[in-house]
Amino acid sequence: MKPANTALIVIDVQNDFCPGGALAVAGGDEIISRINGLMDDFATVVLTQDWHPANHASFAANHPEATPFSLTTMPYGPQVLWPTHCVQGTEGAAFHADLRTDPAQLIVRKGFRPEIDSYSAFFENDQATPTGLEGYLRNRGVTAVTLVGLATDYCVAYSALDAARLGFAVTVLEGACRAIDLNGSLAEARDRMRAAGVALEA
Ligand code: VGL
Ligand code: ZN
Repeated sequence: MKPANTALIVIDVQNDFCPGGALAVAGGDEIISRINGLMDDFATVVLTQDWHPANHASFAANHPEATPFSLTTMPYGPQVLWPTHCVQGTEGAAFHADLRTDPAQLIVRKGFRPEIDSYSAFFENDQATPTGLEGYLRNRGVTAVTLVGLATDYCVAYSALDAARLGFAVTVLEGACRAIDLNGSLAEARDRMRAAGVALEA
């Protein structure tokens, strides 16, 4: 059992990020059995769920002539335009059927504002609008977080960087994550996490 001040945060293990899904991450389903086992080691377990309205601004389909995986500029900065994924209430947005959800005390939904994307479990992509997770964790005496899930270079990395910036001790278990790796995004995310003091472990 990990110390009580350490929380496990499981990022976006949803059907659309697993093989066969709308934004499938290679090997996304391979991490599930390890994550299920880890849940027994942590007193606090949080799941996040990407949860977009159909008119979400991060979907290429909502931008005339844009193709999936192209880059655009939003008021808050650069934004990748994704295939339509994790639409609220759809099977694609559901957690993978093999993921244990019973041990989780909190499920954080993010990305539900049509005009702004939300990779991080802590803040929207404007880096300013909070999800409330910071307050939840602090209120429960959590000072360290272990992150696993999908995808290493987007939602896991953004969550890790925010957690480090907020002063949590952060570990990413890379073996329990899988990456999208778009134009070198994985190497860049690993560099940024290391520079921020995030412990990258196997
Ligand atoms: C994610 C792209 C778009 C993720 C979510 O979970 O990493 N990536 N939405
Ligand atoms: Zn998304």
